[in-house]
Amino acid sequence: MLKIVSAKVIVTCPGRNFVTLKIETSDGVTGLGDATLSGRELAVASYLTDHLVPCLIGRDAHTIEDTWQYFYRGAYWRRGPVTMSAIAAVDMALWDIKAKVAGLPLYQLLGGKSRDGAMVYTHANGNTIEETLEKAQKYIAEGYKAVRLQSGVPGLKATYGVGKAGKPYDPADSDIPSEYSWSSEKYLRSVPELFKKARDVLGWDVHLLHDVHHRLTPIEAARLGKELEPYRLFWLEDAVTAENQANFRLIRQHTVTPLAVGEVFNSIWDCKQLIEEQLIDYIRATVVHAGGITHLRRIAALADIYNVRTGCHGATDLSPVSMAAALHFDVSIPNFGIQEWMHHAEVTDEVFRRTYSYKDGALHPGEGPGLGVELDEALAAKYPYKRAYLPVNRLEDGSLTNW
Ligand code: EZ4
Ligand code: CO
Repeated sequence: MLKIVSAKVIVTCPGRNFVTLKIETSDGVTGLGDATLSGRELAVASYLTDHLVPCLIGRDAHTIEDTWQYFYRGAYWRRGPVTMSAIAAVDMALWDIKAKVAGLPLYQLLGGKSRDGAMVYTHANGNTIEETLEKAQKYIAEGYKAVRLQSGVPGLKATYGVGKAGKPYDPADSDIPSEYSWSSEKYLRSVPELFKKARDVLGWDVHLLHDVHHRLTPIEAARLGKELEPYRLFWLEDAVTAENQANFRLIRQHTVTPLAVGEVFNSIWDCKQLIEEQLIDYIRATVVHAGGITHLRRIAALADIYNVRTGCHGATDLSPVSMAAALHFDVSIPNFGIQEWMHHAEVTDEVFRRTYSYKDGALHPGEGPGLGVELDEALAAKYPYKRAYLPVNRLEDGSLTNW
């Protein structure tokens, strides 16, 4: 028995807000778990501090599965992003501890490596197509094998995925939600143009991705998928919302453009139908928002038998702890597809000292014991929490739509 003697929640804002759980055992071994839920950070911090931490003290740090079941079944109230992010943080921290005790990088405990590294895609954005493609060229020159393209939409002041002049893109940009305006008509006219020019300029040796960010109806998404077929996308992401998983049936009937969805999913139940009916090609559920390594492995195992591969969410609101956990998961599972990687701010990487590294289009989790991330608590304390919301989105007539 390796007793848990303390567990504390650290909220810090080095560049953006992060919530981290640190668990300590009687042997002095510590583990980290990410609990960041962008725009709702303190709800998860409270869920951990007020409800999970009191039950953690005295438990055996080695009983990962039992602890997962204890918090999932034991809550009675099942699922939801707050609950599942909190459980995920506990799960990640316990895997970190177990791997440190074993003296092995975490992927060794997950079955060892199935591949050398995790192919990543990064984001090329710009207000114009030219600007977007220039950025893509820069990334391709750095060895990236896959790039996500997002471009400004003529006639719309701002859109998802495109940063403010000179600043790295982070949508959680305001202490009261910013308001964006949206037109599917204008957007649908602009995207095929972006990918047509992209193939002309970038050629065919690079994987190209695009994120619709839940804004279309199923029939609009079907049309877009069809129009993008000549440009052979790696995937079209979040074409529609997926509360109704059957939405994807309609899209699937009309297009062979590969489909990805799931960054907002928090459990296997959010994607059971999507996977079993083979309505998607990539599942984007993440370690932090979908119940930790323990639960994400279950989702990946289900996906594997239906030829669905993984493509974990990896935006900057997932802390380096999550990114490390994702990489250990990515290199170990049989049905890995791709990993998203938006670079963290330098100051984030100073607070979270990480061992994962980039080389030739892939990330490598590192060979040290555990997850391979240490949190500099003294430095973290210098960056206090700052309320920051994700934006809301309105149609041009003022009605609220999906951001
Ligand atoms: O909007 O992580 O694919 N990546 C994304 C992200 C999400 C943010 C929300 O916090 O869609 O940019
Ligand atoms: Co997305």
